[in-house]
Amino acid sequence: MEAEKEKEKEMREWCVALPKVELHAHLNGSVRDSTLLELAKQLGDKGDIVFEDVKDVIMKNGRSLPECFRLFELYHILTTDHDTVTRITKEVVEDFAMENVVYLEIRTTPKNNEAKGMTKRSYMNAVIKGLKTVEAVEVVLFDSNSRADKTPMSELGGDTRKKKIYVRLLLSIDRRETTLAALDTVNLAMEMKDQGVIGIDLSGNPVVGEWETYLPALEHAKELGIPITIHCGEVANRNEIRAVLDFCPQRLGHVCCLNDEEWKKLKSLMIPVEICLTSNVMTGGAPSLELHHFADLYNAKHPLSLCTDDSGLFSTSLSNEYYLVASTFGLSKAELFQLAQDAVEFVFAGDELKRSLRELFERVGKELT
Ligand code: 6MZ
Repeated sequence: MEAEKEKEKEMREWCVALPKVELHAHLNGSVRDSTLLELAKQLGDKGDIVFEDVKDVIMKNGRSLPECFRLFELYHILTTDHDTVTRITKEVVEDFAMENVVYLEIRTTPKNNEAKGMTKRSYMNAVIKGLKTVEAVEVVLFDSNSRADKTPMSELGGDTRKKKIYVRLLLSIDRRETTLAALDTVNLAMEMKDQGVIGIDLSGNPVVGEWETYLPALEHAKELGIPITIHCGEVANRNEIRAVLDFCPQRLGHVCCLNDEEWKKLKSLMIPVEICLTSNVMTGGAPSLELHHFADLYNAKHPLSLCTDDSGLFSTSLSNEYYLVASTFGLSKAELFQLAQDAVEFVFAGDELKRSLRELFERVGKELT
């Protein structure tokens, strides 16, 4: 028993030490519980909400798919003002960096909120301010930051010196949005491409909205050459799954409820998949960890990368997702390392950054495997 515990501890520590690439993390789903509680307390004191009512909700009760989207309504009440957006961005980046995520694509939905004087643009400015105010770790936000890019990679994962993390942003289109609002988001992504914004995501409650509503915006992004990732098959919406596969975005999130024909098509298209184990099991997209479609895709050598989705909401971390793959599917350290390294090929950032990441993995690999 003791030996088992020791083995688990050693493996968990190894998964933390492993350099990791995170490609599917929603900003508001990755907020620390302690921050949410503090914000709820403040709003409670002001009389805007009843703290006691939301406390238990934040401290994890239900996490079904409908429950998640009710929670996001609450999270957005707590976080949607400029200063708070800046704060949560800073904290989320620090949290990922502290567990040796070396490249992070954060996705977030730019929000208009008249009552707070917030536009999609000002929301994103607050996010970028958050990235710039990180002090605990070194954030590399621009490709042109060549001085920082040449920082010896040995600083990554070091205990005493500052850790370094490359951060890029994806703008999410929420399925509740209109065609025009979705187009605004794509145009904003284009405007902000020199500020770390490198892609578009389609997300939101999968039982809300129609594919045809977002299609013009996604087509527009495609024409502009902006990489796109789409949440696909969180529920069994056959027509939409088919349409998404036909659209052939650069990456797909989740891919839970595909039928045989759709699996075949996905595999022939070789679209990289962002795998979110804990999220899928909690929301019912996968029946259990053991029966998660990770195993089938992995065995088929389909391109994939492990991701957290909403580390705050689901009480997980990217290190934990790697640990779960080891403990559930029996992957060795060398195989886990390869999985982490392969994710570099699916980042939306450009070739120069990819080269830096490849070098990093090559060097660290000698120490870790
Ligand atoms: C679909 C999800 C999601 O954008 O406000 N989001 N969309 N499926 C999921 N799986 C559980 N998890 C998060 O972050 C929160 C938003 O991300 C999307 C939802 O639109 C949610 O409101 P931001 O930073």
